[in-house]
Amino acid sequence: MADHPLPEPDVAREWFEAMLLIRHFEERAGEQYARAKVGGFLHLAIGEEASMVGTVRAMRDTDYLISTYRSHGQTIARGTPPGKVMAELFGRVDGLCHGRGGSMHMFDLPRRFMGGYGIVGGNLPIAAGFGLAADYLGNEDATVCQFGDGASNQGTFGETMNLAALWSLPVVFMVTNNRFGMGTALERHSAVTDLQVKGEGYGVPGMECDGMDVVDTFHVTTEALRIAREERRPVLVEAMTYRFRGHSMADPEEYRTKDEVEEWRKRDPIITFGDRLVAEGVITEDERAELDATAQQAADDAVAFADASPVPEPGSLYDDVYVLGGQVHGWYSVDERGAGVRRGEDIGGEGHR
Ligand SMILES: Cc1ncc(C[n+]2csc(CCOP(=O)(O)OP(=O)(O)O)c2C)c(N)n1
Repeated sequence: MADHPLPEPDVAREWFEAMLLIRHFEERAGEQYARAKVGGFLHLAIGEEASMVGTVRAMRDTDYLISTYRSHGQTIARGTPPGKVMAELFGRVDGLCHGRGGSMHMFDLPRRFMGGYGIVGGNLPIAAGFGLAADYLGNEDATVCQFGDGASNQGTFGETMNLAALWSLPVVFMVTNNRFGMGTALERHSAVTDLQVKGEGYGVPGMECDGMDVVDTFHVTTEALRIAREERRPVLVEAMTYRFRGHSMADPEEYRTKDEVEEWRKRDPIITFGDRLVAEGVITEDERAELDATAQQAADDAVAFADASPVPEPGSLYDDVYVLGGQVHGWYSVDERGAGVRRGEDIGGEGHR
């Protein structure tokens, strides 16, 4: 991996601020989960901040990003106010999705952040769809699709690589190799552990970046996006990283040793980047401490914002439900008779069976 120079000082500083904000946000989110403020699951990405910020900063505002259930960091990096992300975790009305999605389902259309996706590997075909749309419309929008090493074993991976290559779609697939799929180590879940080559048999060339280094991630993703946008073909980037915390908050972490985690923590992307900024005179040690305190305050403010936001009114349960009456063939339905849920009843209407 190349030794890239730092970007302009104000840019380098902004990347550092973004990484600090994500780290403190995640730590606060974990604390709030322990206090039962967060419903459902909570997957933290502590340790993966450089792979998120480096990638998002290589993107244009008009590019699409789609990720997984571990995506608070991408949401914040893309520009969503942290308070709205925290309020979403809390299930409050001021949450990014009005409290209806929770941790796994962040979605910010104006910022072209297309989620947050709970189904492992399910975001890959959707990303191909964004690529196909850009191709169809003949515009320059590229798509970045981030997913985990475990997801690279899903059937959707091969199916999507094939069509993306066949149809020359402008998509950068980024496999965030944090070395585990839940409690299963890479060597135990994938026959091919050099993940960047996994797309080659389908016609998708691979690249690798140091996901612990925001500068390297930025440069590799920039080149991958150039290829996608200008040469109109997909690329698979493998970002080498590590998650410092458990898979979710309910993970006893019996599948790895504390020594291994400590070894990776020596490469903490925030510490190493901060050290570099100080060593190269971009910030002083005092400024580093100030930036850290500012980010911590922003995470605290996010919690206060979420706390102050009301829970949704029960009567709003059916707001934003788009399937009505006779369109429904399924088990659940909501129809013109009112807000009551009809379970498997005959609701009438054209085409109902
Ligand atoms: C289709 C599907 N199968 C299984 C699960 C349960 N599950 C949730 S996360 C996960 C591990 C995925 O690991 P990886 O893709 O490496 O992502 P990471 O959690 O490391 O970010 C699994 C199996 C799921 N959500 N969806």
